[in-house]
Amino acid sequence: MAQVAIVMGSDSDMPVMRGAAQMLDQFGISYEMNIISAHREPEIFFNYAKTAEERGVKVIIAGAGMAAHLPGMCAALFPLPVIGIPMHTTSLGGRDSLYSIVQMPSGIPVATVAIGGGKNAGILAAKILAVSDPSILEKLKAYSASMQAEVEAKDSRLQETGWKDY
Ligand code: RP5
Repeated sequence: MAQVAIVMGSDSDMPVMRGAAQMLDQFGISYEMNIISAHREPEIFFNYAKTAEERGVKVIIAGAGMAAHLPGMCAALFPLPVIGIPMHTTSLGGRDSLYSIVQMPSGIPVATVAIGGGKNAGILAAKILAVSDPSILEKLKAYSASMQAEVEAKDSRLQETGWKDY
């Protein structure tokens, strides 16, 4: 049974969505992944989002681009948290996707990450699950510690070599 559902409107979203999956893999969190379009196959989408809770899903990560309905419609049909990932677009640089996802009307929130923020979406889903799962919380703390160690190592190298040879 998957704890997280990752869904994207098109396979063109995969380069971003794989970042979310990689983070869930890193934290040992189970997930399902689907390509489902809210506007190209509305009946299939409705069934997918409507049955997510009974499939055992606790968080949905939904990525979409342009007039990005998918995350908002997930939030309308699924009673637990939805994280939205706006895709970069060639015409409007992803602002179209960002505004479509972040500007949800009152009552139907979508936790929106940055344009192309697949990795952060995976981490945020892990943080939501960590509220009731101490083992995920410990993995998140270890991940934070490893990031700190990486920055410290970079600074040590800078202090040793100087900026000219960095
Ligand atoms: C959205 O339209 C998808 O999420 C994708 O980001 C965008 C373009 O889709 P394709 O034309 O690449 O299939 O539904």
